[in-house]
Amino acid sequence: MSIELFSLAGKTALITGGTHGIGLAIAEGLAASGARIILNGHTAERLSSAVGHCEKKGFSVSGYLFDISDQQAVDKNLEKIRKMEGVIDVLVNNAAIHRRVKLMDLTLKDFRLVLDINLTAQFYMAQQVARSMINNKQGKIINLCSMMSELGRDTTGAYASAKGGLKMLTKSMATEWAQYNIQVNGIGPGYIKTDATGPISEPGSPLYDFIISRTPAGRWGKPEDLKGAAIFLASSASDFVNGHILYVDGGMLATLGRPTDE
Ligand code: GCO
Repeated sequence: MSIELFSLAGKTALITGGTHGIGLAIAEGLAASGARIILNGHTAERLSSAVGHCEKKGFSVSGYLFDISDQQAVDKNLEKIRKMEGVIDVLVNNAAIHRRVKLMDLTLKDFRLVLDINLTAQFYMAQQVARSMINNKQGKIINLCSMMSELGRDTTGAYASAKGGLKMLTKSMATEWAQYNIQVNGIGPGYIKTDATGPISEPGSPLYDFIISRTPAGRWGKPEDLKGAAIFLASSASDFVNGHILYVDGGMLATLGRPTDE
C-alpha cells in the first residue's frame, strides 16, 4: 500500500529548467518513481545531454527547448507537448535565474528580468498547464521556492522578491485550484551545492562556512536531497496537501543559530 502511495507510474511530469542541478535531480527522482519526464531547457546542448543522461538510466524522457519567459514559445511548446505526450499530470516550476547584486546597484532592467523569469513566467506556465489539469480533474503543481521566500540576504533582493512572491502565488493557486483536485505546493531548498550557488558554495568562500554554521544538519545540501519532497508532492501521498511550502533546508529556518564559540 505505502509503495503505491508514492508511485508515479502512468504519470507525465514536466520539469522546467530540468537540464541540470535541482531540476534534473527532481526529474530523476520522479522518473525513478515511474513518471515519464519531460525536460524543458533553454540551451540545446544542456538539454540533449540531460535527455541522454536520463535515457542511459533507463528513464522514459523527452526534451523541449524553449524559454519559459517567452509566452509564444510556451504556448507553442505546450501545444506540441499536448500532441506528442498527452496530459501533463505534474508540473515542476523550477527554472530560475539569479542576479547577486546589492539593491543600490541593481538596474531596473535586471530587477524586472529576475521577476519576469522567477515569478511571472511561473504564473503563466502554471495557468496554462492547470487549464488541462482542470479538464483532467486532477493535477500536481510544485513551485520551487527558496530560503529567500522567507529570508533576505545582501545581494539577493530581486531573487528574494520573486521567491517571496512565488510562495504567495503558490498559496493563491492552491486557494483557487484545489477545488479542481489540483494540489499546488512549493519546495523550498536550503543552500544546495549546484552551478547556481557555485560561486558561494566553494570551501573557502566567505559564505561556505557561514551557511554550515546556520544549518543544524551541519552541511550544504545536495540536489538529490530534494528528490523525496518532489516525489511526495507529485504523488497521491499529498492529495490533501495544498498551499504548503515544504522546506528541505537541513533545519536552517528552524533556528536562530548558535554562537560561534559554543
Ligand atoms: C544566495 C543563494 C540562495 C540559494 C537558495 C536558498 O545567493 O543566497 O543563491 O538564493 O540559491 O535560493 O534557498
